[in-house]
Amino acid sequence: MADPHEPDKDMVEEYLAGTEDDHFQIPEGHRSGFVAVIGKPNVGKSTLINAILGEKVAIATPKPQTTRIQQLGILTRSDAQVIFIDTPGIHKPQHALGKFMVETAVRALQDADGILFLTDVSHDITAEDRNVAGYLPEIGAENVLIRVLNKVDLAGAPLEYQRRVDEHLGLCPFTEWLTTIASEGKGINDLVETLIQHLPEGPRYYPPDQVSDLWTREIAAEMIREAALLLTQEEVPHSVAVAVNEFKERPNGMLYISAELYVERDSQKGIVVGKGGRMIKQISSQAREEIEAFLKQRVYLDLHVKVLKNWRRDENALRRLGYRIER
Ligand SMILES: Nc1nc2c(ncn2[C@@H]2O[C@H](COP(=O)(O)OP(=O)(O)OP(=O)(O)O)[C@@H](O)[C@H]2O)c(=O)[nH]1
Ligand SMILES: [Mg+2]
Repeated sequence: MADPHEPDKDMVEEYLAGTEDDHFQIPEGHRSGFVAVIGKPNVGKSTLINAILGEKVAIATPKPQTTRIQQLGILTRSDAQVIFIDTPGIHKPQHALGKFMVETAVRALQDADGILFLTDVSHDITAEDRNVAGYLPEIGAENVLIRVLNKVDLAGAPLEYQRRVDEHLGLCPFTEWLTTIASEGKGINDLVETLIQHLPEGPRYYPPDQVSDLWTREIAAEMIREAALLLTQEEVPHSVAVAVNEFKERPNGMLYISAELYVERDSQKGIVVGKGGRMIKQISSQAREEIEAFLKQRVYLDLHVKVLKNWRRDENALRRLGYRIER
């Protein structure tokens, strides 16, 4: 009788034959690397990553401090794989969540082969930009730091623009600099080509069809949070956290998602639910459209609003909500 622990020879051969074209094989001269995308809040980091991938994997809104966790955006080409690390905007934290966000961004810098440091060239540099520059490691010959001056579409008159470019480039030493309009996908090809030229030869770290390291249910949670960020005002959007409880395909092919929106106070709950439940319905329908477009599947979204008092200041609550805070 065949030993059940002995590998089946045919299966092993089939497997090895099957790996010829897959991500374990490194084409000659293939380049790769992890590239941290950093900058103060709202400069367009997540928008830039979505533009590079040609697909929306990271949420982006006009409100600062949209991104809270590290998220990979993986670009695979025949000659290169670039793993972009989207990071929360580096700012002066006001609570435990903010501290976690800044630590997350700074940690990404330490693990990266390259850095894209974004600033918003439609404004003069600020103390926040200088604060970000203060976290940058010394760049050696083996590291690449590309200064990306984003939002050129809003940059203003030529003289003013030139003065600003000089001011922005004075922030720190860099390998290369470029301008982009991330929201319109402009400057993206040049940026990617320039970046890849500076990356070392290396393997494919991820399968070619993988664009993010988040599970689809985590991306769905982010899209719900994005809708809440877009539709509510002032402190409310920043007080929202989303936890997905159920994520199940029904026999009719419809994806059933049930999620909780946590807010910090009863008054915020009132706002997020809205008169006659109007606001939560709006959040739900906007989020559902985004999730359906991303998953290319029909979705039933069931949202509930709960209060978790001052969760942004409470490390245990943050952990319960899925933020991986070290003890
Ligand atoms: N006009 C213009 N708007 C842009 C450009 N790039 C991004 N934006 C807008 O800027 C806002 C912020 O973009 P995000 O991608 O969320 O910025 P972020 O740096 O990821 O922000 P945080 O996650 O909060 O740190 C969004 O409304 C974008 O649409 C650009 O080149 N031009
Ligand atoms: Mg972001």
